Amino acid sequence: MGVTVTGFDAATASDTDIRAIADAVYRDKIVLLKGQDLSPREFLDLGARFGEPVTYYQPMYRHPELAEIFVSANEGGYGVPKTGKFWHSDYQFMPEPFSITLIHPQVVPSRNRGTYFIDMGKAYERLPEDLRKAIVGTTSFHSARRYFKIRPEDVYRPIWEVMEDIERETPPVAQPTVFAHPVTGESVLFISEGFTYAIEGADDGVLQRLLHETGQLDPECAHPNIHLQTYEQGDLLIWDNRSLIHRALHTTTPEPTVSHRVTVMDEHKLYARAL
Ligand code: 7UC
Ligand code: FE
Repeated sequence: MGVTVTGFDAATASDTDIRAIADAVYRDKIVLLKGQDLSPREFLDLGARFGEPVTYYQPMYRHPELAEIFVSANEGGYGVPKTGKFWHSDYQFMPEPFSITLIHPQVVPSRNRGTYFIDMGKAYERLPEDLRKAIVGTTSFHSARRYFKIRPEDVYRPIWEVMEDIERETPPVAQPTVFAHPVTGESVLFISEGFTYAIEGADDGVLQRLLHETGQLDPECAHPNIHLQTYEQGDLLIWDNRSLIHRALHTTTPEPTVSHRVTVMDEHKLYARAL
């Protein structure tokens, strides 16, 4: 899945270059820029050429100097360890999920560090006919609750109060279960194991069947829909967050790992129309 770009220079890239990369993101879903070494500021500036950067709603994820940068890290004194270790689309639980995600790993462990991806447009096409029919016109509900991380300030707080915070700050969001992608027109199945908890209008068991059929319940991540993108120093990954769901692969060894993320809203709505 995706395309690899070598020789890209963020400092001199023209608007035409950026347009070509954005087109590739929508068409091929993942663009891997090789040989990048961008400071947080340069990384944010590059992201801003693909859309409006959005600062993550929870302060504990934010880079101390540049709040728009989300940090996944197990060292360095900031950021949050082992983020995104479950199938999801970024901000799927928010009213306005991100259009595009950019990841620039900073410290890459020697083994087992990468991201698994599923193209939910392709996965939708591969669904059995009866399952596709079962979800036409239905609405899915998404919530942050299942993978909400305990914040430093939550220590010694009653768990029920924390759960009330989650429901107040990030109430459930309804979206069409299948929608037409606003750029490519593809039909995209917009559900994930991490954030989707119900489908209104479909029979009991349909959500579980969808998760199973798309590959999201495979503990080995060996389902044919799943693509593993590994990282090496200098990689900068850009993906279509409408079409793809992803799941982080975190090293099990105590090696340091640090990754920077920028997420943006492009000029399009989440979807062109509900199916
Ligand atoms: O810590 C995490 O796994 C972060 C996750 C709950 N949200 C990432 C996002 O952008 O939706
Ligand atoms: Fe993520």
